[in-house]
Amino acid sequence: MSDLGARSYLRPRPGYVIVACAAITILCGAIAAPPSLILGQTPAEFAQRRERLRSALDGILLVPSSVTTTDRERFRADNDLVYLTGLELSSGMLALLPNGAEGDAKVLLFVNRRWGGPTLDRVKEDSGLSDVYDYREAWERLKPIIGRIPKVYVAGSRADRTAMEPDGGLEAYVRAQQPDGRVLNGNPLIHNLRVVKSDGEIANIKAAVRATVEGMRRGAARIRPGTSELSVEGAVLAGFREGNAPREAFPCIVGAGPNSVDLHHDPTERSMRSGETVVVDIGAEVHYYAADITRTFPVGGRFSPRARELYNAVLQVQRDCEQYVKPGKTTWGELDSYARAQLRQSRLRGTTSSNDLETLDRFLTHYIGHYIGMDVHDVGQSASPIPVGSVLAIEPGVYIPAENIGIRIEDNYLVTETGLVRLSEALPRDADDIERMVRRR
Ligand SMILES: [Mn+2]
Repeated sequence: MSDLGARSYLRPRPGYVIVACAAITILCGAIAAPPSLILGQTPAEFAQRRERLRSALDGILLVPSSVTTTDRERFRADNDLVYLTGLELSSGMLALLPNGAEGDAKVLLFVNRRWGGPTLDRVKEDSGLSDVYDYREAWERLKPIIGRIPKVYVAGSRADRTAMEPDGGLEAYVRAQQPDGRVLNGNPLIHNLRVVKSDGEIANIKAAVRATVEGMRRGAARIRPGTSELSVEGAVLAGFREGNAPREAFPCIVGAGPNSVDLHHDPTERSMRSGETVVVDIGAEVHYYAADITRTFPVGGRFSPRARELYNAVLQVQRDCEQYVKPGKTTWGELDSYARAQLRQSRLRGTTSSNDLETLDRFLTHYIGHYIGMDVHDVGQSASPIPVGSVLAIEPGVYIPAENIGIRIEDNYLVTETGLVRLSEALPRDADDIERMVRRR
């Protein structure tokens, strides 16, 4: 493999989907062509995000990004910069200026062209932004602006900031323009916005869910005594690619028998045995958006009576959680406590390592769920109520090492005014249907 200088380059219009509407236009004559989509979203969605951020700003917001990858990884641009521009820029910086700064451009994009890539004109055309400059001009161009607006929010990871700072550091640079200038953390400004998804983002998550469902079906059909966890993962990944997912949102988890209690189990060559449960927790990524779905299957096609009673208890908790969430009111902490209370009420017991019997809540060893979006464990405050327009994963489970049995069921939901909509509804979850998925060849 050739070394592309840490693969830092602006990729030429990678995720652009031109909506095929020529036939409709010919038939209907007057209907205008819909806009080209950028990573599954309209250009207006990106512009709206920038405007919503800007309208609430009381300072300058800088979003620097410098993504480096190893030979082992496929290139992936920075979430926040993709979120605000639609560009898969490996190195650059967006500057958003507050209202009231007369005479200034309000949105400036600086592109690091050290490794080549498309021209600035091409970037302008692709992004719809008019003020696009070479990154080498960034700090010179920002100097008079920071002189007038000395409050500077900076987003991104510490590594991004450090890589993109002017000589001597950002704090010193800001104070050189204004003695009482301040540098503040800009991440919460963007991340609070990212919790509620736009139509295009929801379409992307739905596409990721479809690819994940296809992966799950193929993975399930591969499960039988003697098959390895790696073989099941291979079938899953083929389904992802079939669904146009270029990568996984997180490494596939496939764990059978004793490995089913290992929450983030990396697939191995171990052969599955009849009667074991196998936890398959997978998520495809499409247009930078994740899905995150788990099913637990019986090796051999029939749950043991013990596995089935535990499976049904976990499934009931998931169903209860779906009803419990009141959009705009319930917090994650409340949902987690509720799920544990439901497990505690079950008449079933699990065996501890010291051979005691305990209620099932004792065996749910992780949190009940999380937001999903550009990250599989997406941004958002767990203390705030779950808002309408957010997307969730709810994933109850029980893991009982003394019995070599782990069960997890995870689905993805869009939060609407009237309650949760299960986006992964196409994938069966009743025990009988799950058995049928394994027996299907
Ligand atoms: Mn999850």
